[in-house]
Amino acid sequence: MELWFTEKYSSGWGISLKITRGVYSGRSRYQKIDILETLDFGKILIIDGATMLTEKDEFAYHEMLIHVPFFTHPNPKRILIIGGGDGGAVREICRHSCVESIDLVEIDKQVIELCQKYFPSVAYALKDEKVNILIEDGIEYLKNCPEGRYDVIIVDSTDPIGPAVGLFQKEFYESCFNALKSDGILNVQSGSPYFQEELIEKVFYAMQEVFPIARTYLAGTPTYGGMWSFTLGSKLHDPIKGAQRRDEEVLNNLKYYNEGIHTGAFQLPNYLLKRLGLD
Ligand code: AG3
Repeated sequence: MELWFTEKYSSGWGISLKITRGVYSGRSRYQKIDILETLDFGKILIIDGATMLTEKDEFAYHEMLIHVPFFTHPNPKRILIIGGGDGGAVREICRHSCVESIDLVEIDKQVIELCQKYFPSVAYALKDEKVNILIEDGIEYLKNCPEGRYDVIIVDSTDPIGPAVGLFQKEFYESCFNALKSDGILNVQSGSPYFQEELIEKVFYAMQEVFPIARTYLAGTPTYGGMWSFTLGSKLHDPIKGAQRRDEEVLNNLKYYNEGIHTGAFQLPNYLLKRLGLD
């Protein structure tokens, strides 16, 4: 008998992976969490039925979520991550030696504990001495955050369901704006360009209302249905001008991001340009 996990992106479209073993299944205070071993993509982390990461292709998402804003900012030192309890975003940020501190605000402690146990290649940097983990609601944290505290804020969330709904709203981007320094950058995952077009549009327009510079870019992520989008809000530095720093030590160790991809990722297909009013 063959066992397959399918994440349904719509009633007629899904991404399936062949399962070789069940590793963990349980329910935290906030969500249902499953970890399975797949035949071709290593272990997979599933939250409320949605693929969060696989060992094989998580590098593409995490490198693109992090290195685009981190090479846009000339000197990122104080960092905030909302979500990202798996540690993939932290791992990529820790490659940048200019970074002094990383506050990670994750609502679900169990995600962190499970990833430390079952995904050590993703989660190992959570133990880095620069990392300060806070188990709380990111929306509340930002409401109470002192102004101008961070150089870069990253939102590595699940889809806009359950506790993550508020992370896709204009009010939340305003809190992020206030918590950023005068040349700060916010970068958020903004959904699939194929099954969440409306979400990308909503995030982009909200970001544009809050930040002087708003840009959407794409990366190839097979287990998220082919491609994924990110939307960056910036007070000063424009990411389409390309990488502002050259750090060979970081660049030599990456599997996806490079300087060509940094600028190329902002080239959007016509239907998205139209949706975002950029045509
Ligand atoms: N970050 C965004 C994943 C959203 C995927 N959505 C889906 N499969 N429907 C997940 C956490 C990675 N650090």
